[in-house]
Amino acid sequence: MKKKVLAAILAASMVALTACGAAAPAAPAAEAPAATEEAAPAEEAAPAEEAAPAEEASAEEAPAEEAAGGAIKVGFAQVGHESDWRTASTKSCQDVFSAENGYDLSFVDCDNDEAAQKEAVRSFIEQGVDYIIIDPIIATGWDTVLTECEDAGIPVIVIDRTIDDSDKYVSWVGSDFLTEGKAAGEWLKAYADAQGIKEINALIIQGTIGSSAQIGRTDGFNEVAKREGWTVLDQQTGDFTEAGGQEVMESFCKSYAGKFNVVVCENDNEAFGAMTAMDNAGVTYGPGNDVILISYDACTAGLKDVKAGKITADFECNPLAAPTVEGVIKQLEAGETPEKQILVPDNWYALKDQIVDFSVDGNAQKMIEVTDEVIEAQY
Ligand code: GZL
Repeated sequence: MKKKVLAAILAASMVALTACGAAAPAAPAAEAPAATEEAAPAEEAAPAEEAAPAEEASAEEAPAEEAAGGAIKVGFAQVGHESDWRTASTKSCQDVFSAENGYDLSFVDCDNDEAAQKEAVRSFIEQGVDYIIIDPIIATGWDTVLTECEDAGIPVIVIDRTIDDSDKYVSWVGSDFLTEGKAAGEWLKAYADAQGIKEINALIIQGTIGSSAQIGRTDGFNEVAKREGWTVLDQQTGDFTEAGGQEVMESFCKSYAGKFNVVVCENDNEAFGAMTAMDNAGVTYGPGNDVILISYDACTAGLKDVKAGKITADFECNPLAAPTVEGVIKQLEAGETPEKQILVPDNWYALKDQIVDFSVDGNAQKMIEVTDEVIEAQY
């Protein structure tokens, strides 16, 4: 039985008890083990299984068990499976919202399809979940379906990318993408100065167009480029995928042969593809070579490429936000009001010789030297 219905019955019975003068026992949150929905791609998503009703408890325990109503049902509409970052984000959520932790997770991989993502959210409403988590593929087009969630009384938590055309959600938990872009630009300025590089001719392989991660990184880097008078020869989307990065870089190598000395990839998987394309075109990259290669995410494989002298600097976007999202849900369960915006900290990475001092918006930045230990500890 859904938590909310149980709570209403319980509240009514407690009012009845109180009205009769009996003390209404406090109902501490309790979590009953429950079945959990295994991951399924969008087209196969099955409704979350109803949590098995809690065993009949003795009278003094009944309120706690009933108040908990069994496992907390969470629907998660994930962007897709396009990158190492996404894989880490999905695992983090599935590890946190597990049956052992008292959750019944209905997970939908929306395969980078905006319509499928809206459909997944509506399926969660139909299932009567207790909470909905959304990592929005793109930042707009959300107000209608968020209104439906609000009308159904289901709190929404946004994770990672932002929703920019509606505030009908409880909290957003994620990274500051504009700062990531500015950090890449400010680092490049300081590094170029230190290397005596006078001219910057950059190519940008963007993420999924319209995603807040792409918007922030593109805008942040271009703000520095404009201020410094750099030339951004071209920018095209690689859709955050390795294949996309390779395809765009192949085109860039043809169109801008010999004209560029910086390539900015808006995630590591695009950088992996771009490296393949540059190898095939005979373009060298990394410290001391033709091209300064900048990337974002700083996943384990990306840091290995930094250590190997391929990626010159990598700007992290931390994918492990699920524990913070769980904290929001626990606050809501306790009747508290979570913060609307909750930032997850990011780090910047390079080899020792590529670490330079720089600031973002007047704030001095710390870079982390990539070592085997740092790689071992990364997500
Ligand atoms: C950023 C995240 C982006 C990553 C990509 O927070 O949304 O999507 O940078 C992922 O790797 O595909």
